[in-house]
Amino acid sequence: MPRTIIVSNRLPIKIQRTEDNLTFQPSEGGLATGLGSIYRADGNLWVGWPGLYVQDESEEEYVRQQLAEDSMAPVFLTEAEIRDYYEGFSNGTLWPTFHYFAQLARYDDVLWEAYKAVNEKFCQAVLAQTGPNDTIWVHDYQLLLLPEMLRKARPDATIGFFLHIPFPSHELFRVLPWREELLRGVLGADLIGFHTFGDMRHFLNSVSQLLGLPSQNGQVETATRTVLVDAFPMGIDYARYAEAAVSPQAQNHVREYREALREVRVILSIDRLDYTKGIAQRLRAFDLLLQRYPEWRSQVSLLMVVVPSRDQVAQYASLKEEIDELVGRINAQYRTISWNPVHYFYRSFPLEELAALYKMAEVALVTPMRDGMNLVAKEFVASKTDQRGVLILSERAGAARELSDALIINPTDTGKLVEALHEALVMPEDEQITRMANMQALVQQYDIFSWTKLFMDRLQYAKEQQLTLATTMLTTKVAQRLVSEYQGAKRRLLLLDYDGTLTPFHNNPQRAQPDQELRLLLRALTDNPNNQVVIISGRDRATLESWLGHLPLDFIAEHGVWLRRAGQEWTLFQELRADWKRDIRPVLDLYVNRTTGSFIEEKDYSLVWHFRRADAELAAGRAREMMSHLTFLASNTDLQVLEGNKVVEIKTAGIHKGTAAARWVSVHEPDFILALGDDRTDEDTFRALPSDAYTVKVGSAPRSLARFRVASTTEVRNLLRQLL
Ligand code: GDG
Repeated sequence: MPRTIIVSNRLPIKIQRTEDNLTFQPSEGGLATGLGSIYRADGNLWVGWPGLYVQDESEEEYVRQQLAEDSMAPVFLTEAEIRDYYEGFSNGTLWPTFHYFAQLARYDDVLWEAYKAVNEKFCQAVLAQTGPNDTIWVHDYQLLLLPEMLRKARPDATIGFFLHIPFPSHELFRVLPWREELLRGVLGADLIGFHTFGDMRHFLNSVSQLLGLPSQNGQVETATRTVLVDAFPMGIDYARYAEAAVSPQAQNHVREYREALREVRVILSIDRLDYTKGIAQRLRAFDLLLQRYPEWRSQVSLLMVVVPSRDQVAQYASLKEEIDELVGRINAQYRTISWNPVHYFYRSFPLEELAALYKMAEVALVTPMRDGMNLVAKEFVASKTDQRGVLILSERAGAARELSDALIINPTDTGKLVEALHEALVMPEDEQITRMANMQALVQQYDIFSWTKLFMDRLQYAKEQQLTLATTMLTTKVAQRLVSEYQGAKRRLLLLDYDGTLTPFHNNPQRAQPDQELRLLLRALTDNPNNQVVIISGRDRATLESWLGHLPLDFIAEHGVWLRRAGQEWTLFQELRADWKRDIRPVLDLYVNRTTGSFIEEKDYSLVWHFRRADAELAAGRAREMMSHLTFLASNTDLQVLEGNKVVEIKTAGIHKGTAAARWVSVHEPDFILALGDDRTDEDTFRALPSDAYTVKVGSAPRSLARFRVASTTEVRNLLRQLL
């Protein structure tokens, strides 16, 4: 039975070494809860680092056995690996870059090598546990290369990937020296999830700009598969927080804290120590609140929990110093005998104490500089069972996309932040309740369980889509069958598209002349009297004739408008008009003026706007605009607008490569047909041919009417060579 394997850097377990033993304690993170139902189910597994350096093989074996009982499989890492792969590349290079702190990022090949090696180690560990048809869900930035590594070993596996941190804008991402490898690594998955639409858009943009892979509706066409990219805002275990807030333990803590704080109102701040969380800026804002609104002195305290994290890293140590200093200064300046402005805790709390803090606080101040989602904001909302309380939330946390009833602020705008704090403290109760109720409904509905289910369902869907729509690769076996049928046939028809099929694309279409190898190949094919070789192209007849007219080839030019049999004159498929060009040409000229690098190709009966040389993103937008513009102009005429590979073409409707190809088939009655083509106009050819024809799609988009697919022009030439 296929199994599901979860993979993340860290296993959801805390192992502690006591004097003579190891203790195992499950960790309570949201992810562990959400995925619990999956990895604990029959035969499923969670693979990751157990957070412990083992001393010898027998200890390793012991840990392995203990974890196996709780459906976990450890990947043991050495101290050097943790230093270079985890603290080095993951937290020293990727974390700052992905959070827009590129100035803090290190670019070091040694760390990159360690990152690759540890991803490979994870890969081996997963492979040891999985079969070819298992579902694997990889988590987060420490394992960006893993999906592709797994894909190579398990081409048919169902692989999902989720990024818990933001994906930066292309301008930032491209700074990384290993950017292409990282993107390709992630694209090994079938489904790639982000917290927000913005992250998803940034990723797709990088994929298009750096790898040249376009996408439509979040679907990226790679050479071998369609990869689905989507936003899945992560939720929390709502019920758990709502229940914890009213639990007797939490109530006791609230009473205890209240006694100590008396009437003082509480603003709560909870984070891991991290420069992305905006902790120092938050302290400065609180300082300014006390300056600007002295009436809050003695009335309000900031209760700040900072959970120790990564404090071996220099940047974190200096952030800690900065926070210590700011807290010291604010407290020294404003404290009274009976009032402490900032209650600062540099440690973590058990869940029931945390619940008490959420319950007691009137305001939660969640102001990261950049945050993938931020679960603290959602936990605060879930804990407010009486619906009183105000959330102040940074617009740069993923959670802000959903929690629009919070007071949304720009965390660098200290002035506005102070005003938001003041507003929160004076907000009428009925407004608090309305806002909180809205947020609760949302956080409750999209909780961690629905998140998990949504992702897993979508992953299955992505895989099914791939299987139903994918054209199978032209394997060696199919190629052998093709060659043998070809050899047994007497009247063979070969329909060969030119650009992107026989020869690669060139920025300047006039420079894509046939090279020596291609000319010899076509010559050899035409030398065989059983072969009818047809070049079926969208190009104008003059170009085709000047490049290949010396060979005994047939030609179908301008997508079926002009036809020429070897050695004869050009004829029109049927009588056509071209006077429409007079009206349409100025429209295309307008787009050329607005889109640097694009140009118009004028053929006898069609006009083509080429944008291969223009800025990809800009031109893609212009192309969409032009498509709808021209489609509007062409309505109620017999014109047709087509989008091809980096071109938009307008021409007479009803004539296309398919109509021309069908004419060749009916005239010659071939007993073997091979048709090769790479773009949408070739789909017309594939559609027009009998079902036993060998139709072969060239290039990345796996969706096609063709029966088979090859990756590039190189494979096309290899295939044709096998026919000689
Ligand atoms: C990454 C992304 C994304 C905090 N203090 C204590 C404690 N916590 C718990 C909170 C919350 C979790 O830690 C922190 O989660 P965040 O989402 O706020 O932040 P990151 O750790 O940076 O997580 C983030 C997340 O992944 C999920 O995708 O939202 O953007 O950076 O659950 O409650 N828990 C306990 N005691 C504490 O003192 N028990």
